[in-house]
Amino acid sequence: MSEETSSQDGNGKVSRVIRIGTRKSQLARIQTDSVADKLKELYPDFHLEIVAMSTTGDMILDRALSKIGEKSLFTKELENALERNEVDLVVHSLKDLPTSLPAGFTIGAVLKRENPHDAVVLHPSKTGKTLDTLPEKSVIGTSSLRRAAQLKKRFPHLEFKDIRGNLNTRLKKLDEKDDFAAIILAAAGLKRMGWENRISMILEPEDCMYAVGQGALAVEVRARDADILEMVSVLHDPDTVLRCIAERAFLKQLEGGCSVPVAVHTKVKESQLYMTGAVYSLDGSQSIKETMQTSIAPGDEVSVKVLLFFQMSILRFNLSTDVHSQQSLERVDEQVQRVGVTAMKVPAEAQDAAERLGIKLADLLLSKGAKEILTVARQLNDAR
Ligand code: DPM
Repeated sequence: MSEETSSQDGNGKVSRVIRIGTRKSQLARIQTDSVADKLKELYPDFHLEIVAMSTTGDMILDRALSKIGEKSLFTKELENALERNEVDLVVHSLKDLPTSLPAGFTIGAVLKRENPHDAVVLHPSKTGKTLDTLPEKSVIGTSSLRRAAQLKKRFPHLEFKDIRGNLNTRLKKLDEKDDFAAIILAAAGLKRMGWENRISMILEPEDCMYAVGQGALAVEVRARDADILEMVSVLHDPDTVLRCIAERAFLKQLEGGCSVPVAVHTKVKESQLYMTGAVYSLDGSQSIKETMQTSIAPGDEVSVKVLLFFQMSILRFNLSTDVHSQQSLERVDEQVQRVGVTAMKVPAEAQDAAERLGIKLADLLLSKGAKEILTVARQLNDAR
């Protein structure tokens, strides 16, 4: 809870103050406002305050993300504010959150995923073209190794160059200069900014699979703040959580971060979770791609349930013996987190199945040489 936890309105009515941290970019503000609106609807008695701050990632605009090297580029300052109780929750794009969060933090909600695919935005002079019909050596702007690797392979007549900055800056760089024939951006970000009309095509999985967590918003909180965790947990979208747990487990098992060409595609249909995952060399000439599925139907995994019941019993026992309660609570935080996500209201066995799917798929890719491809990609990227 924030230090100052209540305020009085004009009628002397006391209401709880919840502070929400956000980056200052327009996209971050829009994303934060959308979560704040949902919370306002669910908890009309709470007084929500939005606290905007700059992060390292916002300040370094001249280098590609994959070259800056520091993890949690966009999240560190916000986590510091959470830790100091200056804010109670922080809204992020899930794909910008590392698969292991620093101790003491957790993702308390993953909201319903927006379109996770990438989109092509054309220079105004190229209206009517597609990636296929753009002239030889046309320059496409993206600093995503994942996008460049996949598209280089599929559209060998095109060239790819880094472009940095927030969405506003990128669109400006595209429109006001002649450096780029087109840029590639996440459809979700464009949609949230109200720029859907700039999308000339959505990239299908055959052309370009998306990044882990792309299109989903995440709410990060203090792992031990039970009240806030409970409060935000109603924002979880179960299908999105399960897909994103599988995707994050996949990335974690591959030891990948935002600086490796790793892509995924997931789907939930009739209690089955389907997942395709791939790794690429930087030029896309080498790739390994596989698909697996698992059941996420409730009640499939009896053994897991029994184990959980056992853990819960221990928990109750520990809670009733005051001395160790703090310690046991910490352990509980770790037990219920999967790849940084706490989703109390989503069946534990489904979450476990999703996590196992991601790990198994990564192991399959690793057995086929994914490690070598990623190691070389990392070395080449560092040497660029
Ligand atoms: C990460 C990547 C990019 C962002 C790498 C990737 C794109 C970088 C670039 C991890 N974070 O996707 O392979 O294009 O140079 C980012 C965007 C969003 C969240 C913008 C975008 C909005 C979409 C969302 C930057 N982070 O990808 O066009 O909420 O998922």
